[in-house]
Amino acid sequence: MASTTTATQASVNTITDEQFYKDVMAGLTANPKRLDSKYFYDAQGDKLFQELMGCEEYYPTNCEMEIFTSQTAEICKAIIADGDAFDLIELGAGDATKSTQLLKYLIDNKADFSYLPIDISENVISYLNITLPVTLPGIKITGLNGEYFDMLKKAAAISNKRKVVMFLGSNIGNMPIPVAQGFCRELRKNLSEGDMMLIGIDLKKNPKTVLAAYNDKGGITKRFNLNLLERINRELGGDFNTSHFDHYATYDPETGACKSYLISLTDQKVKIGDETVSFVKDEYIYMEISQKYAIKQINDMAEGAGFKPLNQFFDNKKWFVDNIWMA
Ligand code: AVJ
Repeated sequence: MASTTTATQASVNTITDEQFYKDVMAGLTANPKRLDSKYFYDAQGDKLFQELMGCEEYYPTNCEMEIFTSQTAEICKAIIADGDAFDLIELGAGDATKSTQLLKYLIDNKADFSYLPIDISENVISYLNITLPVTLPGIKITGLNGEYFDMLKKAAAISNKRKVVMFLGSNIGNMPIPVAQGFCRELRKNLSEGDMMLIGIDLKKNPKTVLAAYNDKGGITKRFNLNLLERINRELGGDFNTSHFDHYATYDPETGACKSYLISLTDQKVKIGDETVSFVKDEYIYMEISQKYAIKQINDMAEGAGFKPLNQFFDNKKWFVDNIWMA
């Protein structure tokens, strides 16, 4: 029998079109209108986000990549701790470029672990299940496609090993602060004493730097936002004309909230399946928040949720921080 790797794989899918439709209709019939940025990531959205990560202005990915490449051993040593077997769970794994730095070090150093990437994108999970065993021979991987906590519970049902949960790329920034605090408390409840979080968070910095990252000159962020309207067209029988919407990004240095909106350029009616949604000229759809934090806010959030902040790893410019919290 020819077998090139000893990898094991499996995947689970729990997101339905019905939920997407319900959330879209709830958001577009609300006042003010909103859409949930977690729906940005279909196959096309994944591609656009890849493009965005490669663009000049979008700094968070490069900063976190610098942290992971320049401090790999230090981060991995903190994760390995006493050397017992553990599950390395990643919330919102994406293409796992950053975590691959750590995975490679862990495998090379014979750490006893399984990798369980969780992602909202079905596309991402099937990609990881296929590619990681090739790039990282011997990796034990179980991809989980679905919502974070549903999949975290599934992960706990599969195994009772110590857990290290990675939440990178400032994905937590896509929640308003009180929601993020609640999310951390919920995470803590799903973990046991001795489990860990490795959480990447974007820091407050020059407001022009932040705004440029969410308002790139090449217009990738604009296309990234408009893609959600196109996804509604594709999957829910919508007839959005994306040229009738513009992208608008704001950053408030006081609160650290970076927000993006789509602005209706005319009075217009849009069909979604059998429903019709009306827009007046200049009406906005609130699309996304990318919250930026101060160090003290981060440590307070950890402690408020019942975690102990253990380590912080910074990039050279101190624009981004990866934190290790102990449950
Ligand atoms: C998915 C959280 C990493 O908010 O910075 C990038 C998504 N949105 N540009 C972020 C995003 C607009 C991104 N994260």
